[in-house]
Amino acid sequence: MILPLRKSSSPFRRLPRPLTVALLVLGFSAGSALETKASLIINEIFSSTTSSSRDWIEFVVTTDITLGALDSIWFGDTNSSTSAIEESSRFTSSEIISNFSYFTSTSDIVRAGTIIVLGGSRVTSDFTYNPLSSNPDDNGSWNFTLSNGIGFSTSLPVDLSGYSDTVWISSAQPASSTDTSNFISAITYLSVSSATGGGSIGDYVTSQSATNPAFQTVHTGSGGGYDGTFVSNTSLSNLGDSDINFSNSEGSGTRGNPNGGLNSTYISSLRAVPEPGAIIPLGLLLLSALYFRWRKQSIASPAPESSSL
Ligand SMILES: [Ca+2]
Ligand SMILES: [Ca+2]
Ligand SMILES: [Ca+2]
Repeated sequence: MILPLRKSSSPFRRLPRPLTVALLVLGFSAGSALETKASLIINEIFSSTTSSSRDWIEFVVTTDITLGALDSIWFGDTNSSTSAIEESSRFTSSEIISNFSYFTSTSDIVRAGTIIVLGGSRVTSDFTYNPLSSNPDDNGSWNFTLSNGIGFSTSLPVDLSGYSDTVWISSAQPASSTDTSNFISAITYLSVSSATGGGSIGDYVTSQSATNPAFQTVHTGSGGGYDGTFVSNTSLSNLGDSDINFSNSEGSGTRGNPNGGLNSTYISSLRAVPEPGAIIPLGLLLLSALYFRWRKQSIASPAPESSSL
């Protein structure tokens, strides 16, 4: 005798339709909030020719990501001909958890609007971090600085040339000194008069910039936005939003803080989004409301008896 096969049932199969819809919506919201694909942009770079251990770079987190997801993010620079990767490091969440009171687990969230600074041994670390959507202007709560090899895999994130260089962020470890395939944001500055006058990595950044707003090349040509010398102890900063704009931006630097104007407005808008923790209670409230509505309707019109004895 062949037993009839039972049709496999979906976990949602027995749920009333409004509940199913609500669960799907809730799941989608939570999934978006915990997006693991990295989303960081380069927001500022600071060069000191007295010592590369004074150099620092600044990133803005553009979507919420887990601390653990940071571990897959690599960053660094190139040689001064922008033809090969020079420095290369990755985040190390275990060291971040050891040093921060805010982080206790790799599933903790690094909030969109966070500013992360990475520097050499002569840049002071800052492990204070307590981002709340109610305090978007409290930069000290929304930033942290990793330096001297704590929180990332080397002790020198970049060694910036006073003339030409590239700073990059990659969603995976570059497979070779010329591998740009996983770059997610990069800024190239060239002391030549053409955006295509760099090395292979500089040229890649230029070609990407045509379609990807997280990439830019500045140069000394007409409208190039760079005078050819990155004066020691100055910074180049993003004056734009997620569409980065480092043109004519050389200044004294705003380490760990938004860069003013449109950049500050953009970062404030990222920070004003409610905490991820608030999304779940909101979803539960919606579920309860739908459930009680369904109960009320069921009681008002009971289902017909399927059989009688
Ligand atoms: Ca801080
Ligand atoms: Ca370099
Ligand atoms: Ca800044």
